[in-house]
Amino acid sequence: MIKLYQFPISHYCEKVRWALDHKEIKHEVVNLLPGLHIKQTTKLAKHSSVPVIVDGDQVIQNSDKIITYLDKNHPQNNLTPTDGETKKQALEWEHYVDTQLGVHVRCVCYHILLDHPKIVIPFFTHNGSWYGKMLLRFGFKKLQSKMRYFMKINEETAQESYKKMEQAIDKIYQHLQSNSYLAGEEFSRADLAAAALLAPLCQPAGYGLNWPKTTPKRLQDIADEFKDKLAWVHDIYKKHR
Ligand SMILES: N[C@@H](CCC(=O)N[C@@H](CS)C(=O)NCC(=O)O)C(=O)O
Repeated sequence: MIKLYQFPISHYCEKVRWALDHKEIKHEVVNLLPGLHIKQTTKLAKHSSVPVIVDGDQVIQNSDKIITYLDKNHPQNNLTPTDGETKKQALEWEHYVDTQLGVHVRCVCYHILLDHPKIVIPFFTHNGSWYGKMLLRFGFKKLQSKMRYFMKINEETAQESYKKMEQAIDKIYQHLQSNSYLAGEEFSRADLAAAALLAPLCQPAGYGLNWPKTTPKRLQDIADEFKDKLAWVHDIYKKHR
């Protein structure tokens, strides 16, 4: 059975969770604790990041490569369009949101959430190891400063990321004014990627986390600001997740 190594909070991991569910592929999820994950992921693959899947003797890292692998080897409910031009558009959109949106949503959200351990610790430890909560109760400050340092999360980068995130949200919104989907006439990996990477801002049902009852005001204000332009994320989640 396929094993998915992941963080429950990670929106890149959500891409893969969604792809596996959409394709109705039985799989086992292994939730890793940020920080400690490196030992396990670098043993499996080239880089430290999640998601990583293991399918027999195949190990695949990076959400886009994983979706390509799944479509090739488990072809039911394909997410990659078969028509050449539509496929090209889907892959271009996915690459665009992976590189120009996901990283910025993450920076904006973490910059705010890392100052709210009561919210973020349950995200990090959701369905994880028994010792995760205990470790983070005492080691959260250390993890927080490591994440800020290694992922370059600070006020300046968050403001820069906010602008880039806004550009990407606008670009997608403009496209969806005259199209139902990002590539062609059907749901594809492009829509899945864009919606999953925006999910932390929209908190749709189906993501697999218990979203907090109250969101920090600064993050809630950002979510409210983009609410209308992101209504499509909820629609896509309702229809396809
Ligand atoms: N391009 C990668 C991005 C994955 C990524 O950034 N993963 C983050 C979690 S959201 C991560 O694992 N960070 C910790 C690390 O790189 O060690 C993908 O699509 O899978």
